[in-house]
Order: sequence, then structure tokens, then C-alpha cells
Amino acid sequence: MARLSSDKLQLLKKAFAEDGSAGEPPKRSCVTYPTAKRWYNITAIEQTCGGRFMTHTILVRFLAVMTLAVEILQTSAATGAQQAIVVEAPSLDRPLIFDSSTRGPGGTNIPGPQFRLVPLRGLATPYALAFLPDGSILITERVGRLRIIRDGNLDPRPIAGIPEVLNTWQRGMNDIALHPRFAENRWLYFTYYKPVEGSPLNARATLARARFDGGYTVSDVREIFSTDAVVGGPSAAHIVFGRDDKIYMAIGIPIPRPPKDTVAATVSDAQDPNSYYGKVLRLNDDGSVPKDNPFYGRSGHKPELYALGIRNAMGLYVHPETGELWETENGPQGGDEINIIKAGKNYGWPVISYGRAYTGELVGGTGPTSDQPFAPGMEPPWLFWSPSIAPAAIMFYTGNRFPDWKGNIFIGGLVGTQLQRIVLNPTNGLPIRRQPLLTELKQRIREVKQGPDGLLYLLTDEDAGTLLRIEPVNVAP
Ligand SMILES: [Ca+2]
Repeated sequence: MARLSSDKLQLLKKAFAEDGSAGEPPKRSCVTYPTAKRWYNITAIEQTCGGRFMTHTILVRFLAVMTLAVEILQTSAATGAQQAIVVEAPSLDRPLIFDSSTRGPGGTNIPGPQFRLVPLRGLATPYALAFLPDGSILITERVGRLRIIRDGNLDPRPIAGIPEVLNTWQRGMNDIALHPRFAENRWLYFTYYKPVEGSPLNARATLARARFDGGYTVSDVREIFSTDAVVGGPSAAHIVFGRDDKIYMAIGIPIPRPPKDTVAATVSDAQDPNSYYGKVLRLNDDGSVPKDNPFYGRSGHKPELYALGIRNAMGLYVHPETGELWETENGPQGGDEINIIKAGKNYGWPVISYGRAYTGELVGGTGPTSDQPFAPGMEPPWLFWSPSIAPAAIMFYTGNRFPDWKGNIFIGGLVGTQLQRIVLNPTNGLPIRRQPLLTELKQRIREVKQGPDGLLYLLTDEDAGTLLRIEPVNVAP
């Protein structure tokens, strides 16, 4: 193992020292820092970040250390003492071929299909997509733009008519869904965070309906739901139409509000039936409240409520066979979840979780309030991740283009920078294997949808965002 010379060691110590005394991890850091003793070991520098709210300062420090480590490795290679290969992520400027074969217990080979990844670049932090009946694809961008792909080409002109959004703390414009009878009524729905006058941070989770006739503008834009309370920190708003043609809308409240902000919603709202935050709502297609909602008419309850105890839902999906509402949820450190959302149920946040605070503590701060992952009257997740991948969109593959993947779940991973495939037991439907795909790209995967052509379409959550199409290799590029 390569050793650091004393001057390199001093540089490395200096890189940490500004966060506190050398050798001591900075408080509330999500980075696992090496000990002074282990600084002599190059591998100890390759620590990873377990949380997703890494501060800029720490990121800069971390990158500085990594740069130094690479420099040291290169120096070692030059002297012949040690060789290292630094693999760069492939550029998304051309189609790429991947082999999804993997290894099983005992080293057995598990064959998987080869696939071609076809990129379409030119998007900025794209968030969600919807397929139109004519083959066009609508794509939301978090900054508050609606883009369209016509005949396979990204139209450089955004679609006009989208309201102003507050694009901070990963809010902005979020999800999009077509009305189940879009071909007749041309209604599309989208969620966004509406700015609050006089506040640079607070916004209202909002759902709007608009008419889209295929041109360059949406018309008849109408806000059909907006939260009464504001949110000052991270929050996501997702929608999906159920089999009952109702809109299911999830609104997240993942972390405590800033101490001085007494106005905005906070994590305790997730258990408060009189708050819209940390909930799944159920609405009619005009935003009105269905009278058969589980808490309709109950005192102290918002009538729109469908389920409680949601942290930050990042994916809503209607199971193609059962019609159940499936949800992905970003948990605290090590507590990401898939839940099957049922009427009137409580999914536990912020009381129970398999995760813990970003400081590493079991409870308190950004973690749950209980040290137990279950409690009476609260639903456990169907699946959880530890460590977290920050799951985003979820879908079941039902197409014929990849027979080996039929019935598998596909999840976009944000912090996990991957497309995760979850293989289910065909008899009982329970998860038996998780396979990370596309990790080589080092891209945050936000959206995953099956196209009407049976191919998979992904969006990367990047400033230079990309639409990725996954197709079998026997298709001509
Ligand atoms: Ca939960």
C-alpha cells in the first residue's frame, strides 16, 4: 500500500483542519472521515457520503481530498510503486451498450439481456415525463418549464403558460400526468411549488390542470389544489391517476423546519390530520373532494386525506395488475421505503423508520422520534433500503421487449446514481434480488417510465439532464 510523504500528509490534514481540529470529524457531517492513523492508508481516503444533504463546504473539502488522493496515486504510478486506473463516466453523447448479466451466490453467473442506452440531451434538471397519444413526450423541468419531444427530437421552444414556481430545495416544477381520457378532453395535470409573496424560501405545494392541444402553449390553466400552509425546506409533490380516475397526490415533509421559522410546515405535520404535508391526498379530477375519502366529514381532519405519515414520496405508481397504489419514499439515513398505500393508513413518519438521523444518531434531529422501526397502528414498509439510494420513480415492467425483465420493479436512484431492478418471487411476489444498473454513468436517475413501445425511458436529475431510452440491442440504432 502506498504511503503518504510527510508533506502530502500535512496537506491532507490541512484540508480537514478548517472543519475543526485535525482528525476530528466536523459536527453534523454526513461524510465518514478517516482517522489520523488511517490517513497513511490510501484506501481510507475513499470514504463515501451516506447522507444526501452534504453541505457545499464539506463537498468542496471532500473533492479537495479526493483530488489530492488521485494526485498521489498518479505520482505512485509514475514511480512504478503502484498503478491505479481512474474510470471516468462514459459521455452521454452517443448510444451505449450495457450487459445486465450479473453474479449470484457462490459466484454463479446470472445471465441478463444486453441493452442499448440511447441518450437525448438538452434538458435542465428534468423531473417527470408523460407520453402523449401521438407519440410525443412531455417533460417537466424543475425550473418551471414544460418541454416536448416531437418525432424523437427535443423541441427547443418550451411550452408557454406554466405558472411561476419556486425552484429551491429541490421543489420547483415536479410531476405531470395526463387525464385518463386525455384523448377526449386534452387535460394535463402538473404539480409545482407556488412562491409566497415576500418570502424567498416558503412555497405552497400546488396542483394545476391545463388544456394542451399539441401546440406551443397550455391553455385554461387552473390551480385546482394548493396547500393552505407553506413549506420552507425540501418537499416533493407527486401525482398519479388511480383506477378509480381519482388523483392521488403525495406531498412530502422530510426534515424539521429551520428553528426561527414558525410559519412553515415541519415533520410533525406528517402525523397531523389537519395538515396536508406528509400525506397522500385523493381528489376528483377538478380538485374537489370525493365524499368517499376515508376521513371525509371527520372533525379535525382535512377531507382530502387518503394516507398519513409520509416522509417525502418520490414516486407514485398504480400496480398494473392489482391497481394498488405503490409509493417510493426517501427516508432519513438508511430508511428509504416502498409502501403500498391504503385508504386511511398511517405510514409512520416521523415516528418510526428503519433509518436514523444524518448525524448518525438513532433518534432526534433529522431522524425518527422512536428508536423502534414499528408501532401499533403504523404500517411497515413493503421494502426498505439501508444504505439509502434515494429512490425516485417506480414502475413494474410489463412489456414484451425485455422478456427477462417482465414483472420486475424498476426504480430510479438519486443518491444511488442508478436504475435499480428488483426481481420478485413469482409465487409470492416478494422481493428476492436487487440489481443496480447504469451505475457507470454516475447520474442521478429521477424518472423511469415504460413507453407505449415497451421500452424504458429515464430522466437524469442533472443540470445537463438527459432523456435515456433503453432498448434491446437487436433494434437498429
Ligand atoms: Ca414509513
